[in-house]
Parts: sequence; C-alpha cells; structure tokens
Amino acid sequence: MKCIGENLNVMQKSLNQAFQERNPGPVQEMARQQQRAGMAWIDVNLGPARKNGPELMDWLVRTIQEAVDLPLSLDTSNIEAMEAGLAAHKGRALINSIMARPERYNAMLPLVTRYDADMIALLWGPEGLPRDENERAAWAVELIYAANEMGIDNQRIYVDPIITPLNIQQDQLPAVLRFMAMLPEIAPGTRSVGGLSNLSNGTPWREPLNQTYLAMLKRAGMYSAILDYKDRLLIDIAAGKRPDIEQVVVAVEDGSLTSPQEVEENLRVFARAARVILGHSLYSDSWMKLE
Ligand code: THG
Repeated sequence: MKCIGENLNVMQKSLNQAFQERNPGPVQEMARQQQRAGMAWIDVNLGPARKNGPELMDWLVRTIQEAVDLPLSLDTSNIEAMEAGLAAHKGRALINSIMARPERYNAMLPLVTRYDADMIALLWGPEGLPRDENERAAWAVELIYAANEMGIDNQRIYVDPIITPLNIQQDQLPAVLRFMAMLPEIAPGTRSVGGLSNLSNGTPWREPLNQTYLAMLKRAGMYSAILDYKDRLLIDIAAGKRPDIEQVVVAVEDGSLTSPQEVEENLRVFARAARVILGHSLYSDSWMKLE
C-alpha cells in the first residue's frame, strides 16, 4: 500500500507556529523525515484556512518541494487556497478532497482539469456521513460520473469511503470493508484511500487499532492510506513486511481464530483489535483489558 503522511497539519502546535512565522526549518525537516520513512505523498493539511489561506498554501508547497522531491496531497476546504497550492505545485498534485455534494464538486472539479491533478473523491454526501456501504456506492457513482463528464479518467480518482472513529460508529468500519469489495465493479480503474487515524481518534489504543485496520484495508484492496509516518510498525504492515500480523487478522476475519489466546502473546493485541473492529466484541475504552 502507498502511504500519505498525515503529520504536516495546522493542528500540530509546533508546526502551526512555523506556519504563522513562515519559518521553513521545521516544515522542511518534517518533510525530509516523511520522505525517509517512505511516504509517497505528503498531506499538507490547512483545514478551513480562513486567514491568508492562499498565500499560506503557496508558501508551504514551495517550501516543502524545495526540500523533497515528492508530490503533495493538498488538504483544505478553502477553494482559493487549493488553487494557490495547485498553481505552485511541481508535478502532479493530489487534491484532498472533493465531496459528493453538487455545490462542492461543481466548484472543484474544474481545478482537476485546469491543473492536471489527481483527486480524492470523498464520500461525504449532501446529508453528511454515509450510513452504510450502499450509500457510499450511490455517492461514489454520482461523483465519479460528474468527474468523468468533465473528462477526468477513473485512474485519476482516489475514492475515500470515510473511516470514522471506532468509539462513535463501530458498525461503519465493517461497512467500509464491504464497500471496498464493491468498488472495482462500481468504478473500475479508480484507486482508493482512507484517513486511517480517524478510526482511533479519542481512544487510548491508537497504534494497535490503526495497525490492525490497515491490515484489513490492505486485504480489502485499498490502494493507499493517509497515516502517521512515525508509526514504524504501521509502515512495515503497509509494505507487506509483517505477514505474521496479516495472518492473525485474516484468521479473525475468516472465523478460524475465535480466541486471542490461540496465538502467541505478542500477536494477541492484533486479534483483540480485529475482533472489536469487526464488531465481535463491543468497543469501550477498557475493552483491551476485558478481552
Ligand atoms: N480523508 C481524507 N483526508 C483527511 C482525512 C480523511 N485529512 C484529515 C484526516 N482525515 C487525516 N489526517 C489526520 C491528521 C492527524 C490526525 C488524524 C488524522 C490525528 N492527530 C493527533 C490527534 O488529534 O490526536 C494529533 C497530532 C499529534 O500530536 O501527533 O489524530 O479521512 N481524504
């Protein structure tokens, strides 16, 4: 699986200060670390970027691409900031993201063709989060059809089914996996992506949950993930270097492993996490101790 580093964002206190002061040092240092960790893209996350959005995005794109030779995933809901980033970007940028809402995609799809970019099709619909795999499918069809009408080929579209936090919407995680199985038929040739850390937001078990769900998404055919580049084990799983962990996760998914006790102690955490992600056990902050 290809990795997109999530860490260069305005929520990071130390970086936010560098952003505001237009201090290139910390930004370029993190960009180099992300490249060394094997990221295929760096997500540049400004959120709504209400203040000086276009000028800040322009500066960030130039500053990062001065230090590393990587394409960027431009992550902002501010369309003017998105356009400024695309204009400054060298090579093919990834627009993160375009929602399945007509007023958003009608405004943003022209940027994909104007700047010859790739795009993330975010399955956030007119009524907000999708409720199951069928709603995801319906919104994917609508958005991809609109993109195709503008001359954007499926190969340039990265479908994001939206990964939601386990502690809020446990049943959406299996729904995303079922949607992944449907995607090649719905939209042949599209790629896929998901924001992995959303899953574990607000839980005390971030790493094992992210690692386990990544193994499931990989098996389900997901092409890429936005993730924490500092989690070495996660990156190893994405690169296929941990078949032992993948095997445990598959065994839970296929029902051949029913008790975490059946595997070596160091792999039990992945069996437990797989059970809670699949809904075999109910999530609570103390579930890891209870299993
Ligand atoms: N899909 C797409 N884009 C996305 C998301 C998605 N962009 C934003 C987000 N989701 C992915 N990026 C992040 C970035 C940071 C965190 C989660 C997702 C995160 N940060 C730590 C936290 O809040 O606890 C704080 C940062 C730190 O201190 O390390 O969780 O789904 N297309």
